[in-house]
Amino acid sequence: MVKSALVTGATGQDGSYLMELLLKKGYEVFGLVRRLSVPNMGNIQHIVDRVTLIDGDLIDQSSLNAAVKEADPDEVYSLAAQSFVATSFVQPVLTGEITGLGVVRLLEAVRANAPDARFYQASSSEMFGRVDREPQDETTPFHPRSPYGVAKVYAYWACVNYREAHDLFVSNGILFNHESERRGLEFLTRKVSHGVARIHAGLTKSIALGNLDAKRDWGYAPEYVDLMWRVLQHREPDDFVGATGESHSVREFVAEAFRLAGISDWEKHVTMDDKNLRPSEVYNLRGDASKAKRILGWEAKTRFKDLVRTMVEAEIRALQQVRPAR
Ligand code: NAP
Ligand code: G4F
Repeated sequence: MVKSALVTGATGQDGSYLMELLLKKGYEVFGLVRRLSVPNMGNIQHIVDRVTLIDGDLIDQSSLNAAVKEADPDEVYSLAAQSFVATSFVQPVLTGEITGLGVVRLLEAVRANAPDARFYQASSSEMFGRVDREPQDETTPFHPRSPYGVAKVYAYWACVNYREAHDLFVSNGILFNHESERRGLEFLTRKVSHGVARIHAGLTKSIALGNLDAKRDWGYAPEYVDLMWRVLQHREPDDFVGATGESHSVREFVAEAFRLAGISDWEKHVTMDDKNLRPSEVYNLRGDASKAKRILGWEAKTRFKDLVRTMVEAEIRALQQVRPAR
């Protein structure tokens, strides 16, 4: 029997890689997309003919009910979110509505229309926030530091509660940062790799950043969507951390990106702008994914320097395609 999956956040970084993976595995794939004045199909243009896109918005319960009915899914991947931490400080209510309550709306739609479906929630290492131990694993207490992190904690506990109260198959993947050339341009890794490529091409001279000392556990996104799938193939619902186990500072990422582009003295090309600082910062994240390795056989493969190389090379290539060398 062909399995079907409903993916929310279909146009985002993870949604696009996950739908590719599910197509490869022979699933019938449904992707939830919200109406925008100009459609945002860049990440999924190459697969748009092989998936069924359903209009819907996490703010709107009836559209989620209709989407679940239409897809009649075996698996639901709850990836849609207002996912940019910085924006959550200026749009805290919207972030709570989408990233927090939106997940409960989707859970309700599944409970009413597809109670046997397996449900994956895109939980985040931002929930750990101000950490009191290192590395962080499934037992580490949450101390979110942004409206985004707070909304993710709410959604996380809603998922645990639907598992316990309604006996639904609901699992959380608590994923640390994962990046790629499909990342939104405002996220640190993409902002830097894109900026470095533009400096390399002589299109601009500098990049304005914020806190260079923050540390993150950065992995490669296509590997993390494989973890999402594995989480739902496990015999019982459970929660799993996904991470590389290594942490690097923003400064290290910047230095490596400039080095790869052959630009020395990176400090001359980076300016500080207070607008890029956050009212409360998450200083240091490093994950321990040994539970996912032991139970699901999953392990992050791409290491830090390979990730930076992949992203910088992709940006340089993309610019060369737009402006071929003479
Ligand atoms: P992303 O690229 O920002 O994608 C977010 C997706 O959500 C987009 O498709 C967006 O649609 C959709 N969306 C936003 N608001 C919506 C609404 N009201 N109704 C319906 N759809 C809506 O995020 P990502 O990096 O792929 O991350 C996927 C999920 O994993 C998110 O929940 C994120 O918070 C979580 N997460 C990500 C990471 C990471 O490092 N990437 C780590 C941990 C957890 P538009 O295209 O229309 O904007
Ligand atoms: O790339 P970022 O914006 O990602 P952040 O805040 O870690 O959140 C991402 O990862 C989470 C998982 O831990 C996801 F849940 C979330 O949805 C998102 O995908 O910032 C990374 C770090 C921060 O410490 C930030 O303060 O980089 C620092 N930074 C320094 N200058 C900057 C900048 N971040 C951005 N976006 N832009 C800057 O100019």
